Amino acid sequence: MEVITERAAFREACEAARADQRVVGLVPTMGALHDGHRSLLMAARTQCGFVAMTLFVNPLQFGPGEDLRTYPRMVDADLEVAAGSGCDVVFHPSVAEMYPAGEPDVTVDPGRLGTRLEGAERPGHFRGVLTVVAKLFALAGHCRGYFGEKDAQQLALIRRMVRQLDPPVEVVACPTVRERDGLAISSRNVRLSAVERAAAPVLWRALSDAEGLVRRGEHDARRVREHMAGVVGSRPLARLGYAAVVDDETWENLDRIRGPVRLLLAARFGSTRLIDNVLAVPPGSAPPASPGSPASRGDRGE
Ligand code: PAJ
Repeated sequence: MEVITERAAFREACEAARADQRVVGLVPTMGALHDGHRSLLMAARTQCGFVAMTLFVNPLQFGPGEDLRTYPRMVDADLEVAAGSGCDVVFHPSVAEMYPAGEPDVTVDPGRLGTRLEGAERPGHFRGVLTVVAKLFALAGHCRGYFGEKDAQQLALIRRMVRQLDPPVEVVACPTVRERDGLAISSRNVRLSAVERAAAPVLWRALSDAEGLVRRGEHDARRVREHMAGVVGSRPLARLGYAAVVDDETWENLDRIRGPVRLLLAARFGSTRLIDNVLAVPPGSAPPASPGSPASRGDRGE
């Protein structure tokens, strides 16, 4: 496995793989790799001839009060995971290499969806995400890009960017990997104290309950939202950020559930903020193409 720190060399490595008739699989990460990242790497390894992981803690997507400085960094362990997952190349640039002219003033505007939900709690976050992902797409060139459903709004915005700006990238969505008790695996889970960790699976419980309600025919989105908020609220350690029910294609908030919906939760456990989501499909409605396959699209909104 080759570790590349310069943009030009990364571009060349991807070009050389394509010249060798290999499909490039791009797996962007911020490191602190866990089983969620591993599942993306494995999907890319199965489906592509050349797997390129990027490891870059992108300062643009962190707000002033956020955890850029303390974001977990463990490069040696990450390189071991990447090698063990069959990566061909890891692109690990410095901040100066990615942004040689300093913070860019030409950026990707995520549109209105970028200001809602996670975007409302974290102003500027999705502009930072889309800008770095656009740069990685520009460097990697024609490829498949692997992203987790865990960050469903990020995935939806990346899909929109690809549809609307036409980088030569096929987005592949990979299902959320969970701990045995349902907690979605996240680099931030290590920050939870023992009591917070014990409370955190309430997010999964609220989402699974609500998914069951929709599957059994509950059409009133307000009742579904209130149910999720109620379950989260039953744990004194959990402070709800939002409980939302959005159309899985348009991401608009709904009153009535008529087709597949995305159920979304954000909550704080102490100072750690966690997010999670599931797809829920009402009876008689066809689910969108399953994630994990290059053919799956979903999110056809806007
Ligand atoms: P990061 O949080 O490191 O996540 C990298 C990728 O792993 C994302 O696509 C994310 O959705 C996926 N992922 C994280 N936890 C997962 C889980 N439990 N199951 C499945 N997939 C999971 O997301 C980012 O980095 C950054 O915003 C990035 C896209 C790299 C841009 O900087």
